[in-house]
Amino acid sequence: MAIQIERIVLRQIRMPLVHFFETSFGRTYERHIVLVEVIADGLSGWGEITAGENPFYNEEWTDSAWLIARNYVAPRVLKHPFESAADVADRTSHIRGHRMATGEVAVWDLEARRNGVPLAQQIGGGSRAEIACGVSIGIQETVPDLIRKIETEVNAGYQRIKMKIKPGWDFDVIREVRKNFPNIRLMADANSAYTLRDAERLKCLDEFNLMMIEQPLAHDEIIDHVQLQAQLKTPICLDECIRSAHQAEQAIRMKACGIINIKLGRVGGFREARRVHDVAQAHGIPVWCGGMLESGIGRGHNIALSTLPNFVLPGDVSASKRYWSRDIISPAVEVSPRGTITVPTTPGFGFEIDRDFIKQITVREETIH
Ligand code: OSB
Ligand code: MG
Repeated sequence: MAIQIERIVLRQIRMPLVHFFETSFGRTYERHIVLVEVIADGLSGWGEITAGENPFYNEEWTDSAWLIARNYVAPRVLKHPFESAADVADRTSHIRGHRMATGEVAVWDLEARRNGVPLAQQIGGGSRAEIACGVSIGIQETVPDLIRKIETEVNAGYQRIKMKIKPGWDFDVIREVRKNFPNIRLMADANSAYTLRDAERLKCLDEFNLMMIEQPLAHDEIIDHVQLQAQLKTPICLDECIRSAHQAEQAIRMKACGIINIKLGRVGGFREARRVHDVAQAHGIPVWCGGMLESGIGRGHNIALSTLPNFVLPGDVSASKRYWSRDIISPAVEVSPRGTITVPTTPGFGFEIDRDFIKQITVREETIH
């Protein structure tokens, strides 16, 4: 039976982070998140648009996502009979960029609920009962602050530590971290803070036995990464550069990277995320699930994505309490002392939506028919 969306409710919520998060492109204290509820046959599917508050990670931000979703995506998705959620991406493929704003993931959640299956199974995953978790730790005020944070997360059981780097917060800081934690699985994420002119300096990172260095060079520059990877022993992991399976295949064939970070929003949802996953798998390139400081809804979708077979490295999918004093789902996402999250087995993405709390933190809402 076809899926025909009757109504879409867009809500923008405000959620203060328990601790600011700093990357090479700036500091975030509070998230402004657009939630997508798609309604058909008395059932709701939920999705989270993972755009940031400013167009600094990619070109999207909360306000652009709102307008794209409302003015360009909703009219194409409403009332159209879809065979399956996998067909939704075709209806919005004429929109250039703005892949986060499609909210395609909400339709997958709806389809899973309608079929009475967990989202992980609906997307073709679900073969593992738990996923491996790492953490992403932002740039701190001081090195001792960073060391304390890493210690907390290692003690909590997380299987891999990612630290954000930028010029001036890189080589010396990583050396201190390695001195304190010689054996942890460690990686660094530059969010495009360097250029090929920094190649000599980046080569020095090889001595720290990092699992990978994530997105060192420009957000849209695959060829420079090819040149850098040829000089580095440490594998490069691409994040910002990979927006489609086609780009993933080009990057892999050109040897721009040895690992890929897959983010649902960045590639436009589950259909494209699976394709990126499949291309990487076919070439023997491992992938892991990236994060965008998601609320519980995006986090739940990331858990489902991480059950696909080639997600063989710990992702940036961690406990709700690292971000929020109160999450918008229940129960909150929890991480075991072994650094794992149990994959839900109930229909849809597997957590209850806390509608009362969402109402309290909603700053704008619009229903589109
Ligand atoms: O590059 O992976 C990134 C957060 C916002 C924007 C970009 C990135 C990140 C993270 C945080 O690293 C991952 C998370 O804990 O959600
Ligand atoms: Mg990244």
